[in-house]
Amino acid sequence: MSDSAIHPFRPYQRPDVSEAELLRRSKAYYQHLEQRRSVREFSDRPVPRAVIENLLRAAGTAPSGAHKQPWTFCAVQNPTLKHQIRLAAEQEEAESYGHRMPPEWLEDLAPLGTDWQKPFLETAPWLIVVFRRIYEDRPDGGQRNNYYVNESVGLAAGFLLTAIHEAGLVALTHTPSPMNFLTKLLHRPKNERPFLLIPVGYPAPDAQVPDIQRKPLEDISVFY
Ligand code: IYR
Repeated sequence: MSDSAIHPFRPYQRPDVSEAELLRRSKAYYQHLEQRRSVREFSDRPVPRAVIENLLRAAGTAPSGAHKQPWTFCAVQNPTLKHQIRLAAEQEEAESYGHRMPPEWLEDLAPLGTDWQKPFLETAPWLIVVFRRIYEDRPDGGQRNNYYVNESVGLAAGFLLTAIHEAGLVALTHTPSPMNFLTKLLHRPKNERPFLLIPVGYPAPDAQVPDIQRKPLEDISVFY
């Protein structure tokens, strides 16, 4: 049986858009995304679960290899669990900043002002832990690998970050290393690997971000 018998095709159209409107919309969306910043200082103001659910639905619209959707989003609100995650992350980060990261890496991070302390892991009302699913269990007891898992989950994380920004909240793309403590603390199955830890919430009233610039178009693109 061919795949098209399992998933019949259907027509798909977008409403027609003039060139002027394309220009207007593409510029407006760029200017909107240009406002997004990674934030490390969060308010403890609560964010309703229904908001997080919509953000995760948005993330789940990302394209994926063979439409396998190889991601699991764990949304953590429980203060005890957030505390455990903070302690475990800080333990790893202290090792990393203390001796695992080479001097060049520490030099590159200096302008960002980061260190091993991660209070935002408790302050932010939600932690979204993104897991990549490297294979799926089959009903016959076997396993089947997913495809382009890093690319797919990276795209879903990107969709998530833009959805968070669009909603009016802020996030940090956090990568404590190594991250296997998240597998243990969240009791994830053995086909899942932690990918990113994303605190989400309102920014602290006095939040600051590094005054850094993005590369201009000329430096990130080549037209042929
Ligand atoms: N994971 C560490 C270090 C770190 C690494 C990079 I690359 C950053 O852009 C920021 C931090 C930490 O979270 O502090």
